[in-house]
Amino acid sequence: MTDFLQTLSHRRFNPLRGEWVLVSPHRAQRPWRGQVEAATPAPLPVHEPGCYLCPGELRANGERNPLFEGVYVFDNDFAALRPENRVDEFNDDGLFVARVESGVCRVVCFSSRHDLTLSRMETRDIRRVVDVWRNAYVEIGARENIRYVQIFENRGATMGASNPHPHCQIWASSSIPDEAAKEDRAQADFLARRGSCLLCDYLARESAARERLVCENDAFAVIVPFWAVWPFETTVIAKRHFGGLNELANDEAGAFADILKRLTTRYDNLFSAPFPYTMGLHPSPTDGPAYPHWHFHAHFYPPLLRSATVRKFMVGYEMLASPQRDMTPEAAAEMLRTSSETFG
Ligand code: H2U
Ligand code: ZN
Repeated sequence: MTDFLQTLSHRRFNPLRGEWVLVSPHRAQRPWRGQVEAATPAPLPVHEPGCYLCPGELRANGERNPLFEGVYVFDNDFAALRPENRVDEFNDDGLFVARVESGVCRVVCFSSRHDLTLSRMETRDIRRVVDVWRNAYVEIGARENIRYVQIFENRGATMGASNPHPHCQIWASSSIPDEAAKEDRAQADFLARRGSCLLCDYLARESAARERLVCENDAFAVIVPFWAVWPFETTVIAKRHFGGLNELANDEAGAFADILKRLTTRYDNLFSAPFPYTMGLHPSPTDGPAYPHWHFHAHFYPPLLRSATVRKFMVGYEMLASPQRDMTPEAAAEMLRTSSETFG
């Protein structure tokens, strides 16, 4: 019944976002004469004078970073969301609609070391980052005007990271952003229709099949989702059902650090080069009500396609019709499973 998945063009449904992806397995071998990414970058220094994320260096607002060790958090000097202290909106005929948006933006340096990445950090140091995420979610999420706390990392110049110094961003907003809102609706509908959690059910099926499972520990599993759009997209899914980062138990925080290190190491080893990606956590919204249908997870969206120098673009058909992929998610999972969890 499912023999066409590896041979025929087909569409797969993403139940978490309610969207389709076009899969064209036969197309993986097409020739490429387009843009190539820079090959392996030169090694980075431990400290980079002039880096606005290094200890003791100047930031754009004229402040000097302290001589921090480990994790360092500061308010983004160019915050996209600010505490606007005003609630206002207009709606002119449903055609001209706008609303004041307030919020908070922070930058989190993972380490004082300029040359590290999550993959090259010690698991216990990644654990300190996870603790900062959890505390920020609780602290910022508790604010009256904050309905969602989005934590994300852009890694690599090709994904728009402004600086290789290991860091992530926290954007917390007075609205629930569209991606979280889509997942909220999909998970709530699933629970209402089926009486169970979408990601609990999905993970149970993937754990049994193991075809798209990359790696796991006691608390988390990494899956190339059946509906993956990016070639090596993965979802990190909590094994226990909970929604908010405030509910992440201490042993789960350690397990999350472990799985992040192992997954990012597999990525780096896949093409023997630092692997660019956008990754982000999807905890439940913080607007007050309980979210019994929400299942904590994280997404990795890496752009690389078949080597460290050829990337996937979301253009053309993707912008106008639907996302599309060539290599199947099953083939990508196999490649990630074969990739080592340690550096040689
Ligand atoms: P990205 O590399 O993901 O763009 O994150 C870097 C963030 O750091 C970016 O949002 C902020 C930028 O606004 N930044 C500061 O807050 N202070 C600075 O001195 C430079 C950059
Ligand atoms: Zn630096």
